[in-house]
Amino acid sequence: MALTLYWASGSPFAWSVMLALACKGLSCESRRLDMSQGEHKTPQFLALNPRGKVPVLVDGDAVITESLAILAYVDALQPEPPLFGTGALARARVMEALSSVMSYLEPALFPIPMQVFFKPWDEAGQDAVRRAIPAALAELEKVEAVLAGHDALAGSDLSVADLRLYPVLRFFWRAWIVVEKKGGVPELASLQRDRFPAIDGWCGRIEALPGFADTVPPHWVRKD
Ligand SMILES: N[C@@H](CCC(=O)N[C@@H](CS)C(=O)NCC(=O)O)C(=O)O
Repeated sequence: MALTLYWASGSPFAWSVMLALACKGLSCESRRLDMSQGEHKTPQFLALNPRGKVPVLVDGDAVITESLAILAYVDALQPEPPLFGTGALARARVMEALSSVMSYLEPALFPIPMQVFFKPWDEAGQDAVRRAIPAALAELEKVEAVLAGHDALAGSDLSVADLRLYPVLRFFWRAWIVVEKKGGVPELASLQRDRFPAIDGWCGRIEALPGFADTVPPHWVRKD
């Protein structure tokens, strides 16, 4: 039965699922939704996910919402390479790393892109971004320290923790590109990818995955 993935360009959670499918060599039918046109709030899509959020994976009669549930499903469908670890301790390490990304890094990083992309870019908005920088920097430094000692967040093999973090970081760094055009917060430069060599190398490893290019949000790809 063919898998069908509902996604939106720029959604980090949808991107993590696309990366997992690429890792596994699984193909799927693509249903890209245009959020600016409200395609994630149509009756047809709300029938799949009443919260009106992407990603959603459909496999025959099964409709799976929530990116982590989809990642677990995909991992069970195609166990190689294992994304949730093998063995008790390896599985615990993967969940530890994933939980750390979701519990600490994301709450520290997300206020910046959310402010830049979705809220008024006035003096108060720029102050909010400046105030968020120390916490974001502290989390990035923690990740840098982990990746300076390991090839991946939970050891040597890529796991769901890495596939969750990578799109989150790209979403975060994209805020800088937008801020540069708007002007206002040069301090954000201290949080960019080129300041973190271990994170940069790890990003390169993910970007070398077969099929990676097809997962990049299409509206981010330069047309020139
Ligand atoms: N916990 C959900 C979060 C999904 C989510 O927030 N998706 C965003 C895009 S990144 C969305 O669809 N937002 C549209 C909305 O909330 O109306 C998951 O992991 O799948």
